[in-house]
Amino acid sequence: MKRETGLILALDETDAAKALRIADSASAYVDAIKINWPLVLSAGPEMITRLAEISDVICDFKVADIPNTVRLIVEGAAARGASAVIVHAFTGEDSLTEAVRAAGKADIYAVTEMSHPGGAAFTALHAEEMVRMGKRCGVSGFVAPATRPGRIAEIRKIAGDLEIMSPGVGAQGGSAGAAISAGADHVIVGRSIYGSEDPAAAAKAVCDEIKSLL
Ligand code: BMP
Repeated sequence: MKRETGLILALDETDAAKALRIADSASAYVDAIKINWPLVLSAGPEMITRLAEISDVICDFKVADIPNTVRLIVEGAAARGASAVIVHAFTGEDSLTEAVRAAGKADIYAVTEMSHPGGAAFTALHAEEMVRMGKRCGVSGFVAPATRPGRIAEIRKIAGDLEIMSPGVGAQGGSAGAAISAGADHVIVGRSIYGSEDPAAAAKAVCDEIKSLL
């Protein structure tokens, strides 16, 4: 994923017209737009293709399945214009390897430790192992929690020069500056941008915070 601003917009707005307006207005401040099930279910998968006209698109489908089903989902997302797909790593080496193969030129990012409190219960216990496995499988990078910057630092030690994108900034209590300082390449920000009165200004504020660290 290109790194110009360091910001990925999590566009979980379910009103399609509003989502497109927000994407347009914030596009100058984002390296990519992440689409997840809420917007796909309300607007249809065509939204992936429409957003891809505005920005690089990451399909955050958190794919967690057997290799054949992983292949079908990843191929479908890439065919609609996704530049990247997010998958779960806990499914194991065969599913992750198949995701990378099916993605072709698109990137695969693997979830390690999740950002919400429940993420500490199971995913955190295996995050390092999942990063080692993801490297073997050829993923482009990992998703790691901005809510626990110390964990980003631990994951960075193992990830080497692979990418790290971090959700949990703003609404979940994490800060962009802390995540980037701990070793994230990108922060993923949703509600505090798309739910703001002025999404472009909110996106710019995150970019300015990141820029001030460089
Ligand atoms: P918000 O900034 O509104 O909390 O949104 C965060 C986004 O990142 C959501 O789309 C969520 O599904 C996603 N995400 C997360 O919050 N934590 C994770 O560990 C992995 C995620 O993909």
